[in-house]
Amino acid sequence: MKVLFIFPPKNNWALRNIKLHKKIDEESGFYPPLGILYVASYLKKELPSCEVKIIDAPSEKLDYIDIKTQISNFAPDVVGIYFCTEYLYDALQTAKVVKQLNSKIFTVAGGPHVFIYPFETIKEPEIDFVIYGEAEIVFTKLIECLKIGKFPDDIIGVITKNNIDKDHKIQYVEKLDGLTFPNRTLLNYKKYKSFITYKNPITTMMTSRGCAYNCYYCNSIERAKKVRFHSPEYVVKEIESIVKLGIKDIIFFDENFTFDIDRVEAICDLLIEKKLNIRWHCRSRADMKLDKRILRKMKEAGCRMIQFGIETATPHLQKLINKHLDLEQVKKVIKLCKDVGILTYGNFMLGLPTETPKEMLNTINFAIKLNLDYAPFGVFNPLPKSVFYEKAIKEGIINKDYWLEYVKNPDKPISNYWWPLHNKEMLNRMNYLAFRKFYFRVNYILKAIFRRQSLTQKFWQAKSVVRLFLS
Ligand code: B12
Ligand code: SF4
Repeated sequence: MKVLFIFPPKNNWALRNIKLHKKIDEESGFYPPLGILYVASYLKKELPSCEVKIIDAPSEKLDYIDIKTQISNFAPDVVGIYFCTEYLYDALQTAKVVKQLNSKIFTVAGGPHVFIYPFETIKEPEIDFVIYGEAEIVFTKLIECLKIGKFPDDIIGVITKNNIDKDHKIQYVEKLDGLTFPNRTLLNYKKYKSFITYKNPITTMMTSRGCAYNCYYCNSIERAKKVRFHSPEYVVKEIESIVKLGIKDIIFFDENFTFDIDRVEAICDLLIEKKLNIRWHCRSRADMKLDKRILRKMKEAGCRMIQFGIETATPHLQKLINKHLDLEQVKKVIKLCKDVGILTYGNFMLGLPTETPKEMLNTINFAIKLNLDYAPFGVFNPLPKSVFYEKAIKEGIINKDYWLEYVKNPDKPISNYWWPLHNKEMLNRMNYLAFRKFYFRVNYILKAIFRRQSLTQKFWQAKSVVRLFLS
């Protein structure tokens, strides 16, 4: 059995006209398609006779003609496609290419989009099966079933055109250590890079899955409900396998790496003991138990940067988004990171519901005062199935379910993606102002010049910032 996985090109964004965001995405590097790697590696381990191949179109800069040629050459029996809502058009386009080449190839949809729109996805004519949830085990069962020529209507987690009316539930992997390490050699693994790390190549890891919070702007809530962890021993073994590939810079993409501080400490102890000499980045909430002692240990174990979702400097908006960060605590933790020599990165949103221009300026100034190393500002857009979006539809603030319309007809991009009570021009100006005020400061530029980072990275960053600014 030949199984091909495709991470589609990123050519047609649902919100096609926020140019700055697209540009940032393009300028900031390429990350391995980790979800696909997990599924492909587990399949290979459980069914070694399967021939497995992955096409990562964005990092290889492939268009549909290249993809078509590669599918023809490999001649797969099954093609698994990564579906992300904002690039739904490209995922469906990829499925169309497969079916045009050979309608007998089975197409399987997986990824974050099908967590929130599983039934809309299976209704697409070029999709045969949807894997509803985390796919390692379920996808492997599907392939076992297809291998013996059976139809998979009875596999829990597989939605087909025949079993659409059953009571389907999202599938989660309960014991993460039962999975296998993502086999990075299935990809051109030295190609992956990020412009915020010390050096390239980089790779990414998930040491836990899920999130215990419920921010009203987030649509990971369904997918993220259950928090599960890899053991420290598993994490460090995976890191050892990465080091063997010659990669020293790792980004942990866990929603909240520091959720369990004892586990973080155990991981750090092992990394220090084994002298792996890596540099890693992680994401954390600012109100975790991060004191000087643990931050020092994280630094000693190779932690180079922590990314915090701060979002807004307005206390009542912290409540409104259901994040409830204490801004004094934010200041304290950022200062502690600086004291021990860990770089800081803060995510911010502009244009939250009810937010005034004055409050937006206040957030921009707060980020500057925190003296963060990086501070991307995004214009808030109500994500499909997020609490804000659903509530706004119910209350008539958003007058039609434009995400659902888009999902049913992704040829037509979304135009009114910001909070409807705000003015688009004002939001764009604020976003531009935020970037200019934050990055074009003498202090910031000097700090960036003297930051410990390879020279190649520094040139790349400088070039990107100029290009972004000009665009
Ligand atoms: C890292 C990351 C990125 C990176 C790297 C993306 C990449 N190459 O994978 C960067 C920064 C480039 C990025 C960009 C974007 N991202 Co992003 N990203 C993430 C993040 C934080 C982690 C992804 C990850 O590796 N997860 C770990 C793996 C194990 O989980 P997974 O991918 O879901 O995979 C499991 C299942 O989904 C499934 N599966 C996945 N792929 C496939 C394929 C097949 C065939 C099958 C059967 C199953 C399957 O099985 C996997 C294992 O169980 C997630 C949040 C999250 N926690 O997942 C957001 C997330 C995926 N991103 C999101 C978004 C919106 C974007 C952008 C559109 C942002 C933007 N405005 O430009 C772009 C689009 C890029 C794209 N085409 O996907 C959304 C997707 C929402 C949605 N409903 O589609 C998420 C969920 C965050 C959120 N809630 O907003 N992202
Ligand atoms: S935004 Fe992050 S912390 Fe908040 S619910 Fe979503 S994943 Fe969790």
